[in-house]
Order: sequence, then structure tokens, then C-alpha cells
Amino acid sequence: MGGAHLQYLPGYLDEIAQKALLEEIRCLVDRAPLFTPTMPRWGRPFSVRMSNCGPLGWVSDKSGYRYQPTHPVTGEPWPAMPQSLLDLWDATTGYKYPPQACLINYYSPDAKMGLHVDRDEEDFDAPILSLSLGDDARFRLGGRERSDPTQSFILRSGDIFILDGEDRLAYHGIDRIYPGTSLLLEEPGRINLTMRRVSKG
Ligand code: MD6
Ligand code: FE
Repeated sequence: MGGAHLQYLPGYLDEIAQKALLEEIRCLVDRAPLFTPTMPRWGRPFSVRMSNCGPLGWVSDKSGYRYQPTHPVTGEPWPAMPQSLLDLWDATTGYKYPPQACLINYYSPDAKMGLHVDRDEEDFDAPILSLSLGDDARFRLGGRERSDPTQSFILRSGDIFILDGEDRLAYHGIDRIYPGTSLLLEEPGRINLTMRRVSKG
């Protein structure tokens, strides 16, 4: 392998595209409401609320992290991934297979996401595409070990960040949200979408 790693595409979506995408996300969460995931074993709630679209969705509860075809509260299949997101994946990743899950993360101003590695997928050759809407966030990116040095990026509304290649399994997290830095959402907060390929081939 080698070569490919992270891609940071600041301002990839202009304001019109951000508004159109936000409208699609509103429709998605009307059908698949935000739920509060809990940590495996201890059951401590995440501060981030989540939903998904696509054939699979990422969930977490006492029995662990996993992908499943249905919403954990309503039991309904996840809504389809909008064509605009599928097109964005093709245009920016060029990956040979389409994404199967798009995790929708909603951060209120005091929400955070601890350092983690996304490794619940079978296909680590596939990139993960992240898209940010709303208030700025401080994104911390480290290496393959939790103790590796980290660098910080401010992710703004419309930014795309892709973890690929040697950075695909790097530790990363969201330290904080900067409320009031964007007027896109009606209230302070941030939405992050992460698109993933789950199975090989
Ligand atoms: C966030 N992002 O930006 C959290 N995961 O709210 C992630 O956890 C993430 O940005 C995998 C790949 C890219 C990411
Ligand atoms: Fe992640």
C-alpha cells in the first residue's frame, strides 16, 4: 500500500451546498431520530447523539460497538443514503466500492468525542470520509498508538477530512466545539457525518 493517507479539504462545500445537505439531514433524522449511544460494559451515555443512513448504521450499547441494519430504538431500517453523499464519496475518495454507512453525529455545545480508532469495519483499505456542518470543532489526530503525539485541526462548516492509508487506523477525537462560530444551524452545535465502507468487496 503506502502513499495515501489523510486528505484535508477545507471549505469543500459552499454555503448553498451546506444548506441543501442540512435539509437532507433534517429529513433523515425525522425518520431515524437521534439516539444516545452508551459505552460498552459500563453503559455510560455518550455526550454526542447519533443517527445513521445507508444499509448499515453504527451503534453502541452495553453489548458493544457494531454495525446493524436497523435503528436501535425504532427497530426500522435506516433511511437510504442521499445521492449527494454517494456522489461526494466518489468525487473525493475515488474508492472502488460505495459507502454502506453514514454515521450522523450531533454535538451540542458541550459535547465531545474521546480519542478513538474506527475499527469496527472489515475493510480497513476503505477510507472514512468526514464532513462537518455548523460550529467549529477542534479535531485531534494522533497515530496508531494512543500515546503517539497528536496534531489539532479546526474543522469548520463545509470541511471534508478523509482518513485513508496509514492514517486510517490513527487515534482521533473531538476536544471541543466553539459555539456561535457558524450560523448554519438554528441553534449552537455541530453535525458531523462520517461515511464508511463496512464489508470487503
Ligand atoms: C467528528 N470524527 O468529527 C468525529 N472518524 O465529529 C470522527 O470520529 C472521524 O473525522 C473517522 C474518520 C474521520 C473522522
Ligand atoms: Fe472516528
